[in-house]
Amino acid sequence: MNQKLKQWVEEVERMCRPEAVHWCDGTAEEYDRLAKLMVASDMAKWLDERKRPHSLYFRSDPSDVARVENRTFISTPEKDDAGPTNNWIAPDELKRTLAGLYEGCMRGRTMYVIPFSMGPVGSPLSRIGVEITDSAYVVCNMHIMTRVGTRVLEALGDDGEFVPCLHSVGAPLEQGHKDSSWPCAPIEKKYICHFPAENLIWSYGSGYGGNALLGKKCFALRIASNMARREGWMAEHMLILRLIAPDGRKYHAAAAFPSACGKTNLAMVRPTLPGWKAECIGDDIAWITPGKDGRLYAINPEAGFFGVAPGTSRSSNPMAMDTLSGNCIFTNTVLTEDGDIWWEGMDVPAPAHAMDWKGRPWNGKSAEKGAHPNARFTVPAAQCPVISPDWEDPRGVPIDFFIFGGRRSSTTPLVTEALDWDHGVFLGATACSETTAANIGSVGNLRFDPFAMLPFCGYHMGDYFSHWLAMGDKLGKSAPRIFYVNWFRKDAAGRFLWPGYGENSRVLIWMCERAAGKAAAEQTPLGLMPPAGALDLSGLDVDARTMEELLRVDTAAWRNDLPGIEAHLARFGTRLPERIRRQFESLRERLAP
Ligand code: O2Y
Ligand code: MN
Repeated sequence: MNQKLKQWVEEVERMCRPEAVHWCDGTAEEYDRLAKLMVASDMAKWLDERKRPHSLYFRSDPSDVARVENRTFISTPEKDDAGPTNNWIAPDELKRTLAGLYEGCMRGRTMYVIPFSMGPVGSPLSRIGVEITDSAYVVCNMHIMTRVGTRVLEALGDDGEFVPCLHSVGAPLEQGHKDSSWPCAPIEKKYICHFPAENLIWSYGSGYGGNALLGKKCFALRIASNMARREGWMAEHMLILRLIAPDGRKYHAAAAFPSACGKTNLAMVRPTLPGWKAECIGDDIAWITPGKDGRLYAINPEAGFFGVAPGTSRSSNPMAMDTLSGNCIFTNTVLTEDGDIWWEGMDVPAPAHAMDWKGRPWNGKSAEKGAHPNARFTVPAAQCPVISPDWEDPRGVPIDFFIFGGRRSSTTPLVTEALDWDHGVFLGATACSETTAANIGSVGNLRFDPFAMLPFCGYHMGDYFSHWLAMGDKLGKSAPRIFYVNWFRKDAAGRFLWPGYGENSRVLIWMCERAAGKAAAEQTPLGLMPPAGALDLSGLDVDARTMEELLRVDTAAWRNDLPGIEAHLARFGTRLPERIRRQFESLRERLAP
């Protein structure tokens, strides 16, 4: 037994005072036993075995439906080190507040100890965490999203390092009281806390998603971004995709998009050009390390997908729909009368008899949506029909190019290639997206989301830009190319110009051919772009004028954007790297009339 782990578990037990302690072994029997317990206590339902075998359905409390960015804290000793994009409370003060809340918070509940590995167990690129939680829902989700159990304890050994992740739903269960179907604490008592100096996570009050499955955003991004900076690697909010050319050559891309840009769809893209294939390696997070050959290698630290259900359909993402055939957990979707699930944008008629995500009778005719916009599926990645045979390769896959992107109805062209690494870092640093109904802010506002890491970078974002620049210096000529895409440009009538979905592969293929030194590009004020004819449009009903508009550099609109970009960069104060400021000045010069 790892002494540090034993000591920590005993300390937490003394503080939280659970009724029982259970060490998770990660077995299928454990999952099924907990599932049965939750079904028996009315927290969960089994879906119809013939329609969706071995799948569970949950409804959360209406106050606990998403990550809570305003209750998420990066608690560095110095406030400045958390930077302007994170909430900060001093570690001593935050720990005092949380210790008060944790005191006796697991009364009447079982405390589960979940040893988990982010990344294939034993890979040199993987890291171990241990989550302590009083939620059986969290245990079952962690079984799917990470590698859990005894084999992880074995890999940890007597003196291995682990990230302690403490979680409580914050709802002690008094004797004789019936448990709520989704215990949690009110919003002002929810705290999602990160202590990067100690690699420590404390989460209290929420049972949902990224607030509670602590391997995901808390560990694999916020804490791991700190570890990566210290140790010389990168923890990124990126999908990982393999493209295979007709001649068998493999290319690997890592891509970062803010929410509502179709990230999971792209991770499972079906190329439409004959002979090309794609395989999914990950849909959300990439851990990327320089290899001995000087190239970057990426692993997906997760073992499952925790995807947004609404909008997922046979037309938007057939591979995800096939992945969801069984062994899933659905949270906050519609529950149909015949024991299956449904959501808006599923592209099948709404059920005539169902219950909505709040448990009310629902028939598809009411004004209110049946599924919550952030309703989720949790499913093993291995079930994806296009998962790569190498998705668990402990060495990772070599990255040929990075892609950044955002949703913009105007201004940003379909694709641009960075002029060099520094310019690519500038593209990542100034990535922005229009907000949609499904994400925060009012609809259509432009939100800067550097590297899609705004809510996930666990330290000062200016220092994070510096880390990217330093990585480029280290990689030199082996540095991947960097591209920026916008699938969402619209015409004057508000119609999308680009068909998107599988057709996005045509743009990815141009990137592969750029990486292979085979495709042409022309210089523009924004960077390198495909000249007319460079994108393979065979069999696609997009005319030359539409393509011209998709690739048009609207210098006037860009000049208009410059003050916003400048103000965004100014937020990082003296920690904005001089090289990024120079990139901004160069852009301004290239756009000058
Ligand atoms: O709302 C939540 O708790 C989940 S957020 C999430 C889940 C899976 C993948 N990405 C995200 C995200 O917010 O980027
Ligand atoms: Mn994400």
